[in-house]
Amino acid sequence: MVKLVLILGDQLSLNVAALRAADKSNDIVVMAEVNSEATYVKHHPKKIAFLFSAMRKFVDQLTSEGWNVRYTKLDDPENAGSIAAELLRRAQETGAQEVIATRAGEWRLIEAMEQTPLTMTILEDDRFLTSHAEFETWAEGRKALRMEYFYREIRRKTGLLMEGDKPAGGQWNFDHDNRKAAPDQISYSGPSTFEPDAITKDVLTLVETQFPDHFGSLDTFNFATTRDEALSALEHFMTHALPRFGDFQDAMLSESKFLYHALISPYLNAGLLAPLEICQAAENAYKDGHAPINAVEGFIRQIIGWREYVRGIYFLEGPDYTTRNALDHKRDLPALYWGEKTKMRCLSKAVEQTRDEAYAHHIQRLMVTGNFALLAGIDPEQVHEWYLEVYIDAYEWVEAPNTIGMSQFADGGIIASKPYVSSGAYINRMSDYCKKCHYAVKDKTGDTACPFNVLYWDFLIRHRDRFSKNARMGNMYRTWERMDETHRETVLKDAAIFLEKLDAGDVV
Ligand code: FAD
Ligand code: DLZ
Ligand code: SF4
Repeated sequence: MVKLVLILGDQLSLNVAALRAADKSNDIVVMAEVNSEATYVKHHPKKIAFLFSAMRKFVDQLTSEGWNVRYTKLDDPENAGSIAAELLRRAQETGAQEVIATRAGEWRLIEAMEQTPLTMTILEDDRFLTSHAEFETWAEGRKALRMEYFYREIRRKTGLLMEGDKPAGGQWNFDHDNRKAAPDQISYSGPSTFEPDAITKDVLTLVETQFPDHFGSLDTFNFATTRDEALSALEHFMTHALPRFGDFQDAMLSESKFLYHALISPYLNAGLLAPLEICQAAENAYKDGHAPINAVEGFIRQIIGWREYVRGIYFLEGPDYTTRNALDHKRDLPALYWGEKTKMRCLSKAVEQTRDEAYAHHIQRLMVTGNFALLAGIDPEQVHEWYLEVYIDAYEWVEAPNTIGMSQFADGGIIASKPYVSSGAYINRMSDYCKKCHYAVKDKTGDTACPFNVLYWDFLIRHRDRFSKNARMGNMYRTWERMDETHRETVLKDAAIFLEKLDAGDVV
């Protein structure tokens, strides 16, 4: 009996579990561009275009490998509009009753698939280094689920950067070498770019007409859309950027959107690249003497550590994770996140880049847009939806733990041992944003004071009961206590005035 084999837009790997389990000579692969996936949040147009183009090209690859594929384009008049409805339509068309699928990366879609009247065989997505069961075993009985310890286990398990049972270079983590301030100039011309071909051009026209109200620009679309292109982008990064990746990992420059970052997350998350092959390439660069240990270890940790760890947390914590709000933050997301004018140059630059590229690097996400949202007390669910909408690499399994957990502390400290908050001083040290800002980063109070400076203390004081007992935050509270009382009052008053203006929709 013929079976349907469901391949989702972020499952574009020939070795994905559903394909491995299917019978090429008998079964039918189903793929569909559907409105429900493109609009459950209003994804950045570049993200939709990237996935539709990569999906269409993956169909060509499957077909040339001998698979029988039924592909539905978004504007196909028979398009049933959702993954579940498309499966039903294809089942009726082919007489199939059974579907083989690989588990989706989001509870919403997992639940939708479980509810179809078809017989579903849902396989574990094993394109990761850690299964859910392994993560659960690791997490069981631990008081704190810190990434660092998880990461060391994966290092041992994969043998990456291991010399016998010891970490290469004598340390597990070289982060202290990876916090250099922004350099004046970047010697890297940026990630590889790929001219849109006929398929991508068709998709760009489709996306432009179908999703005119989604935030983000479609101009200069130059992402890789096939595995071969993604491999070439990876090689370009390894050759030209990896050696300096570590040094300037946390730096931010107004005129250099990518610094030495890889820009591989869209390809990795969609299945065009695999985590282990990326890490092995980086490890080889270290062994060949091409890249130093701080760069290679830092890079590999992001992939086998953070990426695997956040996925583990997402599935461990369950479907309600995205609604957590441990700090009871209720403010609406300000319009400046959608490109409305702001005088804060760091935010204006990060949002502008996000609109244009569907990309911002980790520190821009964490310490600019995330930091401001946390300090200003924005509702974390709205912050989560924003990150899911605006980035090309955003899928809930990876985005939500980064936003709800790492960035907004809304999970109460499962991921972060203390909130990632800072005053303007950190942003000034790590970037060139402040030099031309309307606000003065050195001013602590008054109309010209950097808003991060007053909001930082306001946040700490608002949450004093929770954080003053945190061993890593005691110093900050002691610094506050040492300040002159009048100064403290002015700081809190200025923060309140700023937040009032923000709520009123004034340009701040
Ligand atoms: P590089 O800096 O070159 O790092 C290499 C790779 O490491 C990345 O491609 C990515 O696969 C992995 N990586 C690095 N940091 C993380 C991390 N914290 N979690 C998971 N993987 C990581 N990453 C996503 O892939 N999708 C998201 O939706 C996403 N949302 C985020 C939201 C917030 C609030 C924050 C703070 C971070 C988020 N990240 C997300 C993590 C990180 O910002 C991106 O992975 C990274 O910016 C991708 O760019 P890159 O490929 O140039 O990364
Ligand atoms: C993100 C996305 C978009 C925009 N469109 C589609 C689509 O039309 N068809 C599809 O199969 N997948 C799409 N995706 C990816 C899914 O949203 C993704 O599989 C889930 O969010 C789980 O990670
Ligand atoms: Fe951002 Fe403050 Fe620097 Fe302006 S002064 S760029 S608001 S950190």
